[in-house]
Amino acid sequence: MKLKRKRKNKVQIEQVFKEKNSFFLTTASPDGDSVGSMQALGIALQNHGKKASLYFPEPVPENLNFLPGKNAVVSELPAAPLDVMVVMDTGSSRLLFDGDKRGWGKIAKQIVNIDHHPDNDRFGEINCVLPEAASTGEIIFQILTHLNWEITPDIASCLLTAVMADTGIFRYPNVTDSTYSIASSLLKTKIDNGKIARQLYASYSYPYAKLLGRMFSNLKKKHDGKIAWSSLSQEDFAAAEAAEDEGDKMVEQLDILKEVHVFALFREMKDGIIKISLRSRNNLPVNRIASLFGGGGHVQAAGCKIKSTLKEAEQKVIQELDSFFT
Ligand SMILES: [Mn+2]
Repeated sequence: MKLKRKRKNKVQIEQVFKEKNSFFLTTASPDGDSVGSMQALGIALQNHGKKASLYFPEPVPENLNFLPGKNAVVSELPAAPLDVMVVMDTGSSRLLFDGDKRGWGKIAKQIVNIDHHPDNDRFGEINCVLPEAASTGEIIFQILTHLNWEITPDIASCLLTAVMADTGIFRYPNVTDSTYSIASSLLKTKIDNGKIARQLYASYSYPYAKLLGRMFSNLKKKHDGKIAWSSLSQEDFAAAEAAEDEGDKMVEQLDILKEVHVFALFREMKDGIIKISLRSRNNLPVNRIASLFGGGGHVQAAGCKIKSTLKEAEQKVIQELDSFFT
């Protein structure tokens, strides 16, 4: 039954893409997967004579600026409602436009939700939520292929970026045979996969590298290193001359530790909020811990925010992570 419904939703979305003319694409947080997926769909819609505006609520990370299709990025909401708003790679409507859904009708007449977060709350009128997909990019690939819309080299670059970003270049356990077969199809367009990998994982700025050094020197561990965590205070950001968003994905760098099962990064923001990123190996559900603090995410990658001091936030969250090992 479930499978049937999912297929039906995909077919409905394909119909919307074919029939409607103006699209507003957005996401809660711009990263390799969301930006790659949005750019890919944007280009595909434009290639079929449709209007697509891309709206990012936060600045797109600099290393993603190489992606093609930048021209349709808008910084303001449309004056009159477009046909469709496509929200991508976003688990909940709470994460969009300050959680206020009332204005959505002014943006578009219809809401489509395409995502792979398992805790997605199905906020769209049509929802295509496939937790088995390693990235939203995979779902976009499936939809475009099923529509018989050509995957041009530009679209393929965007989608491979999405796939590589959310799989840590095919390293994470979310990778399936379908991830590889999609990557294989994308590579047939003769795109530069080495360049994409370098853009994603070897394009450190000087402040990022300095901040990374601070993260590793603040490293702590518990339970023989099964839990490892670090923190970045406002002082650390200042010393590294790094902007706060330099720390956005930095937690993933802790994935090089030998014994680690669960790892976390606590970041002190200027507004007194502590942002906490949680990651796990061995399918330990860190999204369960994140949800205790009003956050959410995937089994192996989740996040939450706490208004407190760094020390307090560390205490509270590590105490919950303890439950995996006691
Ligand atoms: Mn994603």
